[in-house]
Amino acid sequence: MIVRKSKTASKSQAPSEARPGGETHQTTTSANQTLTTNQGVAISDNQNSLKSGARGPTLLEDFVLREKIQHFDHERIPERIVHARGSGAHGYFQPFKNLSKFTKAEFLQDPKKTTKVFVRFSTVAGGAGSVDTPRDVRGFAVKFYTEEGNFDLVGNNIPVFFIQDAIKFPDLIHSVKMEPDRAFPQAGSAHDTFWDFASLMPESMHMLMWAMSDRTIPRSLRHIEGFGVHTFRLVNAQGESTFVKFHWRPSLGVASTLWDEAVKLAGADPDYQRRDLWEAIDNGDYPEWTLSIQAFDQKTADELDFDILDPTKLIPEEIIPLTPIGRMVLNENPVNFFAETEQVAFHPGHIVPGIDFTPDPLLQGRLHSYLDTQLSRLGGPNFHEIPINKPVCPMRNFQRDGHMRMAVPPGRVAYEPNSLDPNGPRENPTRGFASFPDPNAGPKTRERPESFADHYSQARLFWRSMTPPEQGHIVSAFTFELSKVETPAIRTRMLGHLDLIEPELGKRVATAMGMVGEADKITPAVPPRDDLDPSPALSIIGKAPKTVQGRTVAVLVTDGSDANAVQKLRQALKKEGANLKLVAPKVGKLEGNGLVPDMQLDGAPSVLFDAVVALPSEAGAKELLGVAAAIDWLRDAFGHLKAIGFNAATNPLLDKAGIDTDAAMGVIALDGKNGIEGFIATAKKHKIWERDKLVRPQR
Ligand code: HDE
Repeated sequence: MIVRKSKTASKSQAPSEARPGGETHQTTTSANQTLTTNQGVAISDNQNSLKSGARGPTLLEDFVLREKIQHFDHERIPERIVHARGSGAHGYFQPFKNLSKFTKAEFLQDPKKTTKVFVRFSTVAGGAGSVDTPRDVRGFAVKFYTEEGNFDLVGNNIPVFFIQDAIKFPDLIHSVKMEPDRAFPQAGSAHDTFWDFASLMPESMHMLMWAMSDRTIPRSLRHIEGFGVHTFRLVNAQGESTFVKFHWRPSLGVASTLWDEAVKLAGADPDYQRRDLWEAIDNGDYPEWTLSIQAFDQKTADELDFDILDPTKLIPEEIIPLTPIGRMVLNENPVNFFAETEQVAFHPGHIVPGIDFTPDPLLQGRLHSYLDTQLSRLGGPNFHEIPINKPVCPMRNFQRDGHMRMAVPPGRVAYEPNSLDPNGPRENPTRGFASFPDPNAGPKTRERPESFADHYSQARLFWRSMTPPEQGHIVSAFTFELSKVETPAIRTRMLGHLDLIEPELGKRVATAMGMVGEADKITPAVPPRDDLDPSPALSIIGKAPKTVQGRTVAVLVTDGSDANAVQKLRQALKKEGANLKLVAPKVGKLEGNGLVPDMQLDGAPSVLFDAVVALPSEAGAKELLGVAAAIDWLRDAFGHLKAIGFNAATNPLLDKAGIDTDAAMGVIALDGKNGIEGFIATAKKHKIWERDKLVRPQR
């Protein structure tokens, strides 16, 4: 059992005996614990090394010093080659109903039964120390600790992928990572090597549309969807198989930042999303997702106009709707980042009876990679014994030894069949995992099936499914990224692909870049279809819930601000499930109102919040007129399309920031009639899209 000193422990970190990895040798609860070496020898002095005389040289004999420094020297392990930066949380999963119709997986049978999970969210391209808000895909990996073994659903927040075959993965990742001679740019795709590769890989076009959309600049990890990407199989007790695609839907809805916001967030708080997840769980605002499946049979698969084994294709929900099957709640922060979030080892091959793979060539390659990578990352084949990776059910086999073996298997017998250990583990044809007998064998060949050849139709489908602001953002993202590319031939090649995806898209990007008429002519293997119905479910804005739940509103206050007004707003927001943070020019108690600010203005730019309110006193507002951070606070909130509430004293500040007090544009007087209600109703929109045309070119 893990026990923390209660004074420093976070609220969410209540000791939990049942949590996976909840065993450590540092378990004593008594006060006055003695500091020891790793051998358990009590340490008398942790401040001074052993020296020959007080001013003399340090002695090699000092085993306490040497052990401590040696351990420190080796504290880092290689970071993940992809998805290096991540944030984790514990939680549970609970099915809505018995799913025996589809699967015999034990954890999907009983709606009363919960299964522990550990989730790790990540960015893909950046290193472990990079920022949280680059334009990047987010990893969404879930480990279910089921009683039949661990099941890992290792997905992303985008339902398709860049490539169709695992053999291209090292090329893709080498192209997007820092360029090898100069070691920049960090955590960004806006450079020549990425676009060189992408523009030579027509199969990446669909994913590129998602990557250039608002999906890759999410508001928080609590606001992302998750997807298993590949088609999997569920297999029931009768051996019948159903194809499935897995979908996670956040209960708070999907929300994104604007690009300018994401860029500024990187400077204002590099840990923005990690902190948000941690604080939400710590405050008891547990993030929640619904797990759904798109379930279909072989006949339906054959009728689709693409191949279900092609990971660059999605099945529109309008064709095969989502069936919700359960919910996941994240309710416990890790107690130790390294032991849990860093050492957790996900692997799509961690599967349980009742779930199975398909021959998707990307998935097949992954089945090798994830096991293999743990050898260098975690140092050997025994990583399954690290507490966070350990199954909660018994594991028994004849694998032995290796680096860092923790188990101490007794006896002479380490082989099977044997007659010397009749009670030892044996295979079990009834309970054991049996692969679905997929009849998909053919001649040995290296080729891409014809059915994978249409690379543009779903890219076009995505474009046509977006609302006008989302289309504008895609145009801006392509413009930004391709403008960073230095090699003109890469830009013109990419513009050629955009023309194919949708002539309007190509034209708008070319116009914004000042390169009209320069696009290459690209001849596709299969021309894009023109008859696909848009899929509204792909739009974020189109289906955004109107809510402030889980959002943070910042209130700018000064000495003499009206504490009553703050209190009223706080109560109204609380009722809606939103948080309020007080921002002031100083962090100590304010004069004249007893308010205690949460954050100091210089460290709390408005980019950190979902909506803002300025309630300075008149004298306070006068002082703020000379503080650039205060003017920027309002100007950025306006530019980032956030609801802005204000009192009469704020008027000169708004004037200086160039903001008209127009309620239709989401700038709401709080001291007016229904001011607070009006402000909250506006904040529920998340972004005031009507304002967009006032603050940036409509590309
Ligand atoms: Fe991964 N991927 N990947 N990937 N991936 C890794 O495994 C790989 C792919 C995903 O939080 C690595 O333990 C190959 C698709 C997530 O620990 C590595 C291919 C999807 C995470 C690896 C893919 C993912 C990883 C690096 C193409 C979405 C983070 C460290 C064939 C469905 C898991 C590690 C965590 C991590 C290989 C493509 C998701 C190297 C070879 C598609 C969320 O094994």
